[in-house]
Amino acid sequence: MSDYQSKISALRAAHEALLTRPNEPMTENGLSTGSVPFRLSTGIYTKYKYPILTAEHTPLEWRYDFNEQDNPFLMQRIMMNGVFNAGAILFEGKYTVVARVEGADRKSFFAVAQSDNGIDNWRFWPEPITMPDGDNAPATNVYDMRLTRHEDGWIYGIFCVERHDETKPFDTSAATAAAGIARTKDLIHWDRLDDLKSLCQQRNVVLHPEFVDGQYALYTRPQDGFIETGKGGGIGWTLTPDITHAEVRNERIIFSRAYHTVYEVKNGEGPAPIKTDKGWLHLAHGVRNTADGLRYVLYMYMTALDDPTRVIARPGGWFLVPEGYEYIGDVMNVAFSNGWIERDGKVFIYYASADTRLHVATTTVEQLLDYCLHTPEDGLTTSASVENIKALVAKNASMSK
Ligand code: M1P
Repeated sequence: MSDYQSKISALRAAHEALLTRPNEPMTENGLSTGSVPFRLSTGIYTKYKYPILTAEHTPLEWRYDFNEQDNPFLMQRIMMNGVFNAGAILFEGKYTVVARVEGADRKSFFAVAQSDNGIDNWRFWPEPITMPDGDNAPATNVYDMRLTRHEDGWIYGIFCVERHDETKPFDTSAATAAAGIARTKDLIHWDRLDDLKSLCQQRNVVLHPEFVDGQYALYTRPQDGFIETGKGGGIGWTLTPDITHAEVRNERIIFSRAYHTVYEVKNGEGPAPIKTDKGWLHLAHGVRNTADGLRYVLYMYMTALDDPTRVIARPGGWFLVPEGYEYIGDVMNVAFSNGWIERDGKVFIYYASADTRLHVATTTVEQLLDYCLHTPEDGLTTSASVENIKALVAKNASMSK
């Protein structure tokens, strides 16, 4: 074997070792394990030692030219920056994500990866998704797909479509965000439908899995600007009769931002909600400002089965935050999720840290319901929080009498 071939073999062996590395739960007897135990486990879910997908997991064929004449130093020709914010779905019996892969050139694209157990041995399909523009203006960047298996029989992907704001031709940072909509049966061929028509910018738009009043139902996140939600903040809701020409009409906010909460500055729906016999389970992200910049955390809420807009449980505070090395990356202090999979009562939460890598946390529907229905609400003041703690102390004390 030539030196060049040996180098390729070593590269492939290292890549294979990464892809097949078993993952390890980070919790034992209710305590976090691992080299940097940051806090005691919450007991609500189990995090795992290794991220499930990173830039290093992307296929070598996407990055290397393996022709010795053309690439004598065996260097990467196209570099990858990160794999994060993934939509998730059970597809043909496999745990499947449509991940946001970001190249070194800052362009995000979608790529499918699958695993048999949802926790490790993830493998990307050979090629990234080719997402057509359809009749829409070409996008500069696309990201954060929410996958919904809708009762109409299609799998929908709704994602952010970013374009330069042409009303500000001299501002190279001016951008607009809209919701792109595509549907598929095989995750390979995507029919691109019209972008969601909206009077304001939109990101974090999610399709509800069922018809509501005979119409398609969308969770929205109206925003005045590309970054600031402005007066349009909150998780919104709209019904649209024709998903091929979807339009925001009579939008109303179903989960508002609130002063001095983890969703003071912004929030947004995560994946499509999970239906349970007690109501719809929702995972969302909340954003607050700090001296160190924005902090993104995950929180949960529940809505009524017969009315997905009526909030019936609002556990206070965050549900999942970046911990240990999860803090560090391209955008520090960010936990973000747009995908989860429920299978036989077990829930696999796919969350990303620092806009850099993708992780899994496992739990059950039973635990999530218990969390949502028995965690005190945020009373919005210090005194209310102290009263919650005192009530718990009193309850525990009464047991020892
Ligand atoms: O950088 C953190 C996140 O910022 C955006 O979320 P939001 O629209 O709520 O501000 C998105 O760009 C998301 O991709 C990113 O992870």
